[in-house]
Amino acid sequence: MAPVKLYGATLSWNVTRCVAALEEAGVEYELVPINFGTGEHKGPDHLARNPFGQVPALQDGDLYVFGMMLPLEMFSLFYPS
Ligand SMILES: N[C@@H](CCC(=O)N[C@@H](CS)C(=O)NCC(=O)O)C(=O)O
Repeated sequence: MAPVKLYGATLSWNVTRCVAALEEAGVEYELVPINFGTGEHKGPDHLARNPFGQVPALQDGDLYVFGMMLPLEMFSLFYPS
């Protein structure tokens, strides 16, 4: 199974807490950096992942989740192992 993709940077606390949860859950993931300096988070590619233009955004295949849809408890629902 392909690893889930977590878009953002660990400079962001909101991304870091997702990294911590993924690590804790033992979920294989790839951290894909988003460059705030160039406004990448407000570009069309990232807006397709998160219409609020924020990080984190998580992609698992065709599923995208972001913002308040990313409480830490979510990982135990989607990735029970
Ligand atoms: N409620 C959101 C907050 C996300 C958030 O504030 N992300 C910040 C980085 S820590 C961000 O993307 N800021 C850029 C912006 O709002 O334009 C969540 O829990 O994911």
